[in-house]
Amino acid sequence: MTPGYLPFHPDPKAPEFEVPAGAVDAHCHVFGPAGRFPFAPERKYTPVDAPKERLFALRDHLGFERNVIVQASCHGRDNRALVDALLAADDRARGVAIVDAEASDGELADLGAAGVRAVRFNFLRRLVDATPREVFHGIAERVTALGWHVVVYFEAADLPDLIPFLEALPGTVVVDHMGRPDIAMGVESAQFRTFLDFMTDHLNVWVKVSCLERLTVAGPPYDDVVPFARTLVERFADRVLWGTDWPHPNMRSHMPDDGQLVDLIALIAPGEAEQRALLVDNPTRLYWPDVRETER
Ligand code: 0GY
Repeated sequence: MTPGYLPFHPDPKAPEFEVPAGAVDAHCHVFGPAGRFPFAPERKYTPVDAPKERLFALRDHLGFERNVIVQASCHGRDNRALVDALLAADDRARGVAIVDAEASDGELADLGAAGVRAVRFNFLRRLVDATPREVFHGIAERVTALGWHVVVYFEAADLPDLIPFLEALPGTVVVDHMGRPDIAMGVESAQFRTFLDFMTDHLNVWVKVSCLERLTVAGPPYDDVVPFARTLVERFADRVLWGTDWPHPNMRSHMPDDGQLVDLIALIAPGEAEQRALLVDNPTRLYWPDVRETER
């Protein structure tokens, strides 16, 4: 572990908020173990090992049924830890991979067989070196032909510049962590309004109402971020996803209690129908389309 980065919470509380049956944690990671799945040489940080067994135990502890495991920058384009977790999950996990333009059709087919359903394009300069946008477009064309979608991670300040790129992406586009608004600007800010307008204008764009612990200025219990998440759920109920972001890589200020994050869902999505859409129907539609509504 790089000094300064915190390990995940060793003993999260049992949530008071009871998630509905069939709930999906739609943003979490597995890291390492480094002895078996080494981190990428080009990584910008080294996290603690966060093996699949711990993720599955957390899933059960919090009351979730399924996970969407997202490849993070510290593993780069080496998706082996992700695939290992997907294959061990007994169809209860899907994956979001990082691939480059050199990935062969066979590699993509193998990832798909393991449960990968999306690729992630990361624009955060502190996490990755820039990839030319035409490379991303080429990858997007190939994976959407397989029925996958694209997940994008960017900072709100970069959205205006990225809009033409995002508009040219085919298929469904999922935005990580609410588009990373600057919380200090407030929920009424022009910056957040740009993101709301972008969502309004593009019905293919979905958003994860996640990472309150990373976006907060005030710290726990993240009251300053709740209005952002609430607004998104209220306005785009059928295009929102929720995730823990376990094991919270790169957190330096504090480490959240995942049980407490689950309790915040009651504030983000107070209505039962909203909760079901956020936690069950939306992620299942996107990642397990074969599971019919009656079976969820
Ligand atoms: C997250 C957030 C972060 C890290 C990554 O790929 C990554 O390394 O996504 C971050 O540092 O904001 O989703 O885990």
